Amino acid sequence: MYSNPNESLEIFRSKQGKKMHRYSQIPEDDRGLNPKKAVEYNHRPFYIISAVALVAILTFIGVSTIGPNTSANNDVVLDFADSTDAGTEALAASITLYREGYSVLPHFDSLADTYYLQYQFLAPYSAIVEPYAPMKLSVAGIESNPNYVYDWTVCSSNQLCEAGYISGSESTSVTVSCSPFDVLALTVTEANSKGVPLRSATVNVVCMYVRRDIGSLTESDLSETMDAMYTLWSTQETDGQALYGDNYHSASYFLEAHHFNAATQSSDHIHEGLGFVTQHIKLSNMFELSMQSINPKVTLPYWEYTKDFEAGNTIFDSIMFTEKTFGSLKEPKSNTVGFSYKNDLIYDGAIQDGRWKLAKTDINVKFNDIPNGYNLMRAPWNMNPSPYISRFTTTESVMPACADYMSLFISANSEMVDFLDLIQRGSHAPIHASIGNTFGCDILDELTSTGSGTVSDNKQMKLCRNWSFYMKDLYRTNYLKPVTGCSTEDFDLYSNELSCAFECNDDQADTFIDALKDKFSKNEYLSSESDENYAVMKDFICTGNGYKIVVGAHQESASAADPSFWPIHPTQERLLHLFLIASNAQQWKWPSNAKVDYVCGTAECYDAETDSYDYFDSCCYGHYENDQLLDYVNGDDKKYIGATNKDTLAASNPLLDTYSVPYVYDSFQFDHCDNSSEFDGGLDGYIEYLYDMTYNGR
Ligand SMILES: [Cu+2]
Repeated sequence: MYSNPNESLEIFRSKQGKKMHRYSQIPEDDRGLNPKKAVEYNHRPFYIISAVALVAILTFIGVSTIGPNTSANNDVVLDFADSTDAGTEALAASITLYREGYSVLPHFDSLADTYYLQYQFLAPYSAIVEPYAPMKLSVAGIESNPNYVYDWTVCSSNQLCEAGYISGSESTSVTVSCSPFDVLALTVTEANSKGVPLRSATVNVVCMYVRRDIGSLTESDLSETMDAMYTLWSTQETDGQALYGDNYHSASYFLEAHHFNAATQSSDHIHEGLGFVTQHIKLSNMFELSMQSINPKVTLPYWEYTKDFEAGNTIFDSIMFTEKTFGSLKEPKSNTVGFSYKNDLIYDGAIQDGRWKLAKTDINVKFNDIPNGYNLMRAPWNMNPSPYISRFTTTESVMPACADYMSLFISANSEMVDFLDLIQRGSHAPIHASIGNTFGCDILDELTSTGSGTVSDNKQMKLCRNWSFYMKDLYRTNYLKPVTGCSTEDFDLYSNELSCAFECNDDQADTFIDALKDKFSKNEYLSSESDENYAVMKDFICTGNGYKIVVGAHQESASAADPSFWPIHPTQERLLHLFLIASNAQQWKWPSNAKVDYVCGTAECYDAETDSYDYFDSCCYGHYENDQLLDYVNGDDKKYIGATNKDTLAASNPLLDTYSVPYVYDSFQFDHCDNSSEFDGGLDGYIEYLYDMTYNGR
C-alpha cells in the first residue's frame, strides 16, 4: 500500500526557514488563546499566482543562450534589450502549473494564507503533477513580447518526455503518465518570434495525487470519480481483478474488511480506540487504489462536512446526497420523531436515485461467528430487515461544525495520544450517526407516559438515538444476540414487519440488569431507578419490542456498505496531517498497557472461547501501535493482515521522510470557519497560533 518511497524522498529538507508566517506580525498583546480577543492579521485574497519556484523559472541557467551579457548571440540579447525590463531577471514571465479547473495548490503559493503549513517532502519541488490529469501550464507577464513562444518539456528520470509550446500569453494543457513520487524535470525555454531560444530554465516537479473536497471537484472530475467508485459496486471481485488488475477490490471486499473488524463479539478493532484513524487510512487507501485501477486520474475525495454545517445546510442539501453523487435522501414525515413505524416505511431508507438507487446490502456467506437475524452483512445488534442499504436521516440531524474541529485541536493540546483518541469523536462520529440514524423511535411510546411510564418522556429521543449502542454493548458482553434464520425475502417492503427478534442469555438475568443500570442511570432515562422499571426494560429488550428500533448502515459495523461512507475518513486524515504539521508531535509513545492507559474503549471484554470477561490482548487488538487489520479475507480473528498502525502513521506523517502515501491533501485552509468559532480568526487563526507556539514558542 505504501510501497512507493523512492530516492526523491530522501531529499528531505526542512522548510521552516522559508515560512511566511503572519502570526509573528501580530502585536504581542493581541496574541494568545483568548476567545473573542481580536487577532488581526491580513487576510490576503487567494491569488492564482505562480508556483513558488516557477515564479523564477526563467532564472538564467544556460549560459550560451541566456543572459544579456554572456550570450554569443547578440540578436537574442537585443531582443531582450528591447523589452521593458531589459536585462533584468524581473523580466521573467511567471509560469504556473496546476490542475485544470482548480487553483494553484497553497503548498506552492507563497501568498496563500496557509503556505507555512507544509508537507516536508514537497520542499525540493516547484509544483505537483497529478498522474494522468490535465494540468494547466501557463505563462503570464509577457504582454510586452506577445510573439514569444515558450517551449516546454516534462521529462522523467529515464528521459521519457512530454513536450509542447505556449505562444504569447496563452496556456496549454499538459498530461503526464506518471506514478506518485516520480520526479520530473519541467523545462521551459523562451524563444523569440524567429524561433531563436533566448532563455531557459528547469525545475523539478513531483508526481503526486491530490485529494480534494468533494464539493470542489469540477463537474467532470466528480462524475469520473463517481463512475470509478460505482464500478466497485457493479463489478465483482474476480471479474474486476481480471479486468483491472490486483489493486482492484469490489465494494463487497471492503464491506467485509470493515464489518469483520468492527463486528466481532470481543470488541471493535477499528473504532473506539487509538487505532481508529490509522485503521481507516488503511481501508481508504486500498479503496482509492481500487478506484485508480479503473481510472488512474481520480482520487478518493474528502467531504468537508463542516462547510455544509457552516453554510446552514442540512444533510439533505449536501452535495453528497444528490442524484449525481451518492443518491438523494428521503425525508421522514416528521423530522422531530424521525423515521417511525406510525409514519414511514423501513423501505423508505433505501437510496432514492442515482447510481446506487435501491442498492442492496450483501448476504453474509463468510463470517459464521458474526450472526445477523437476516443473515446479512449487517451488525448482529441491528435487526433492520430491509435488503437495501438504509439511511434514516432527518433534517434535524446535526453535522460536525468548525467548533468541533476547534475543540479537537484545543483538547488534544499537541498531545498525539489525545488526538488519536479524540479524532473519532465530536469531529467525526456525529456525521455517521446523522446519516445512518434510527428507525422506530415511536416504539418507545409504549414505555413513556402514554404507556407504562417507565421511560421519562423528555428522554425518549435521546434513549432512542443511543439505543443501537446499548444493544451493541449487550451483544459484546454476551447478554444478547439476534435470533437468526430469518430472510429478507420474507420482509414485506410495505408492512414494516420484522420476523426476527433478540434473545437474551437467561442465566445472566442479574448481570444483564446491572449492565443496563450502568448505561441508563447516568442519563436518567427512566422515570425512576426502581427494580421494577429495570425489569420492564429487560423484558422490552429480551422478549418485547426492543429489537424494532433499527439503524441505518452508517450507524453500525456495515457502514462501509453505504458508498457515502468513503469520503468521510480522508476528512480525518487531513485533520491528522494538519495536526502533525501544526503541533510537530513527534516525541510520544503509543500506550501499550490497556489496563493502565486508554488504548480502546473495551480494554476488558468477553472471550467466547473461555466464556469469561477479563483483560485480554484481543480486546484492544487493532488499537495498539503494531497492530494490523484482522484477517477479513479468511474471516480469521486470530490472524492479521496489512500494514501496522505504526507504519501507517509513519507513511502518513507530513513531517517525516517516511511519508509514502501516494497523495497529499489540497489545502489546510478553513476559510468557511472564520465566523463560527470562539477564537477570532477562526480555525485558521487557531492553527496559526498553535504553529507559532510549536515552532516559535510564543
Ligand atoms: Cu467513520
